Amino acid sequence: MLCLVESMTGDHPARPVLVLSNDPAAAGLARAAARGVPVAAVDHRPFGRDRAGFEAALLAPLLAARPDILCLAGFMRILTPDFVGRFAGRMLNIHPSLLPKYPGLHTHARALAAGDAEAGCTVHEVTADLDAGPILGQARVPVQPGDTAETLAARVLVQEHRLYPAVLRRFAAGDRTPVWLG
Ligand code: NHR
Repeated sequence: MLCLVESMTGDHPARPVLVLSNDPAAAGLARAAARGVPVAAVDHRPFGRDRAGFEAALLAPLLAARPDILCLAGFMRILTPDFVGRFAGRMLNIHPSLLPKYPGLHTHARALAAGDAEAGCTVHEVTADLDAGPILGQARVPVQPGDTAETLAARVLVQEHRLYPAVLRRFAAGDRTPVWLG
C-alpha cells in the first residue's frame, strides 16, 4: 500500500513538508517519521468544544512548515470557515462515498441501507461546507452480496490508496481536471 507521503518521489511535483495529526498515536506519524518527514500532533481532546483553540494550536506547526497544499486523510474534526479560508483552494480531502451522496459520517452503512449497487470514494476541495467542495476525483467499487459496512470499507480503502496519489500528482502540477477511476 502506497501512502501519499510515499507517492511523492522522483518526478512528482510535490514533496511532503509535514505530517500533522490530531491523534498522537496515529500510525501515519511513525511511518512518515521513519522516512525522514517532519511530523507533529495536536490532540483535539483537551480542547473539548473549543474548536478555535484547537485550530490555533494546529496552525503553529502548520504555518511553520509553509505548505502549498494540505491533504486531509482520515481527519475527523470539522474545520471552521476561518481555518478553511486561510488555505482556500489548496486543501484537499478524501471522503469514502461517491459525493454528492453521503456527506458526513457512516457512509458505508448508508450506502448499504439504500441498496446501492456501487460505492466508492471522492477527493474534493475542502470548503466551509462539509464534503461539498469541488470534486477532483472519484473511484467506484461494486457493492457485493453479503457486504457489511466493514467489508465495503475495506474494498473502498484499496481505491482510496489509488485515487488520492493520482489526484494529488495532478493537482500539484496545477491541473484540477477530475480523475475518474474504476
Ligand atoms: N471541514 C470543513 N470545513 N469542510 C470539509 O469539507 C471538511 C472539514 C473537516 C473534515 C473530512 C470529512 C470526511 O471526509 C472533513 C471535511 C469529520 C466530520 C464530523 O462530523 C464530518 C466529515 C468529515 C470529517 N466530525 C465530528 C466533529 O464534531 C466528529 C466526529 C468524530 O469524531 O467521529 O468534528 O468524512
